[in-house]
Amino acid sequence: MNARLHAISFAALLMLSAAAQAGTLVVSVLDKEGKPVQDAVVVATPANKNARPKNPLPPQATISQEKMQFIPAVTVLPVGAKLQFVNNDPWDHHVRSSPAGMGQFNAANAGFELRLEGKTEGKPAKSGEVTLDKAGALGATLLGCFIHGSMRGYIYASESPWAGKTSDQGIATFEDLPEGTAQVKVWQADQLIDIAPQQVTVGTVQAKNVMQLTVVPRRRRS
Ligand SMILES: [Cu+2]
Repeated sequence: MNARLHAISFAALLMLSAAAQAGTLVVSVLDKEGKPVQDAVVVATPANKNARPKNPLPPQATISQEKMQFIPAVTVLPVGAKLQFVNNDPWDHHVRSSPAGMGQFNAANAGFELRLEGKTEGKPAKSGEVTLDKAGALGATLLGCFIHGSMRGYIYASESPWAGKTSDQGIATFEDLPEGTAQVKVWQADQLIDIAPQQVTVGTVQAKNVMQLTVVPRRRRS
C-alpha cells in the first residue's frame, strides 16, 4: 500500500470512530428555590435508538424494609426487571404498590401486594419477588404499607437504558450517550405535574443542563 492510500484509509478510520463517538451529559436538578434535589430520576432518550450504554441498568434490585422505611427510597430499573423485597424489621409489613403522582388517587389502579412476616432473630429475613412487566409498570410506582401508613418508597421503571438518580448535589451524569439529540426528562416524587422534557444536543463538549422543579420536595424523615 502506498503512503497516499494509507493516509486515505487512516482518514476514513478517523471518520468512522467519530461517527460512533459518545458524549457526556450532565443534568442538574434544582427545586423551586434553586437548591439541588437528591433522588430525582433523570431519563435521557437519545434519537439514536440503536445505541446501548456500557453500563446498563441492573436487571434486578433489592428493596429492604428497615426501621419502617423502604431502603433505598427510590430504585431505578429497566422495564421487566425483578424486584426483591426483604423485611428486616421484627414486625410484619404488608407492602403494596400504586401508580405515583395523580394516578395514586384512582382506585382502579391496583398494583402488587406482598405480605412479609417480621424477622425472627437468628433466622433469615422473609422476602418476596415482583417482576415489573405488567401494564402500568412503566414510569413511577409508589410503594406503601397497609399496616404502616407513613411508609413511602418509589420504583421507577425506565424504557431508556440511560436513567438514574441524582446525587446529593442534585447531579445525574450519563457518560456514553451517542452524539446527537436526546430528550431529557425528570421525575421527582413531589412533582405531581410533570415538568416539560428538554431537547438537548450531545457532543464532544460536555453539556450541562439544568432542570428546575416547580415544587420544593419534602425532606425524608431519618
Ligand atoms: Cu409496614
